[in-house]
Amino acid sequence: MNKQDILNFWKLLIKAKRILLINHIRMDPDAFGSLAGFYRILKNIGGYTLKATNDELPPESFGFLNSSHIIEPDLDIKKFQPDLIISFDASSIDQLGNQYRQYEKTFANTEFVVIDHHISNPGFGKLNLINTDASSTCEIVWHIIETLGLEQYVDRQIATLLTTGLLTDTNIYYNANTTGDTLRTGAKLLDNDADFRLPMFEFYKKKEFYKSKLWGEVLRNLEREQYMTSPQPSPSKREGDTYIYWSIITSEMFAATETSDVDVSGLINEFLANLEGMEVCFLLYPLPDGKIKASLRSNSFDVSELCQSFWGGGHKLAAGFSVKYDTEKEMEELERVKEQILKKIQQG
Ligand SMILES: [Mn+2]
Repeated sequence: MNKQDILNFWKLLIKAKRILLINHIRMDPDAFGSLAGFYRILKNIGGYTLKATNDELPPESFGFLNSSHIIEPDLDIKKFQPDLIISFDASSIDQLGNQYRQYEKTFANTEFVVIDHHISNPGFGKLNLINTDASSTCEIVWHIIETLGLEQYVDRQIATLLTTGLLTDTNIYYNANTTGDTLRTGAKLLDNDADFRLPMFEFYKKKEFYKSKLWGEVLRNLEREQYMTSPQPSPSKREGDTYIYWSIITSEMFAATETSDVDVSGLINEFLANLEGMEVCFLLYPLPDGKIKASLRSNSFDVSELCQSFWGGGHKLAAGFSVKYDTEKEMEELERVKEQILKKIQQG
């Protein structure tokens, strides 16, 4: 993405009257924040008919951003007749889900701009604003706003939406994708009145009562064994032994703590992944549809390859899979999957 691409985008924005904004399926806070932030910028500029869509509404946990109502999952895109479509944070056209597949023709006949930061993005737009060095799509959206001199249209809500993507895609400026530009963008958003503590609290700091009870169970059952192959040096240099850590959740534990599989998120990223000497960690738990879910993280070991052998997938350092199991013998089945994972890890 160079300056000319952004100026070409501006030319399209000047011509456009009816703009459709879309983001990737199973939207995350970056996909939502970048779309909703840009939607509100266009609204503040004025003169547009704006619509935003996705196959699903945003998760309830995004409600504090007061923008979920923007997304219309059942929008008839053909009927809307957009003259410009903008895609946010989607790494490929498949990521636009049914709202793309159903209206493929409309997409093909409309100006189509892709804003994204994923390295795997093939550039599926007619105009592509892709920067794989950016931490997040929200960081790119800020760069576009600055390049076009649109800061005057940024209000507290927009600055907070964009901060949300920055914070969540970098794990609060912790992941290796955090750059000087990321931090400078965060600072400028704060200067523009962003409520940066709000997304930080909502997505990271806040702990719920029932979830905490589940965490208690998981931590009580935490186990480890020494990792036999010597791993790559870790992000925080360390010496000494490295380990595989795991914990198992049963249906009984979910029932006793009045939680379910949706309450598991956070446990692995915020706790298991940060255990000392962690080379691989994983969590096993039953899903309501009669499957066992395995969620894995690693320091350097390729867990995506491991998960592919169970018909799952993901990234090198974060992946998962789910397998059917006999619900009558839940504990044996969980143990069996655990043994299979441990064996694969130790075999390298
Ligand atoms: Mn992103």
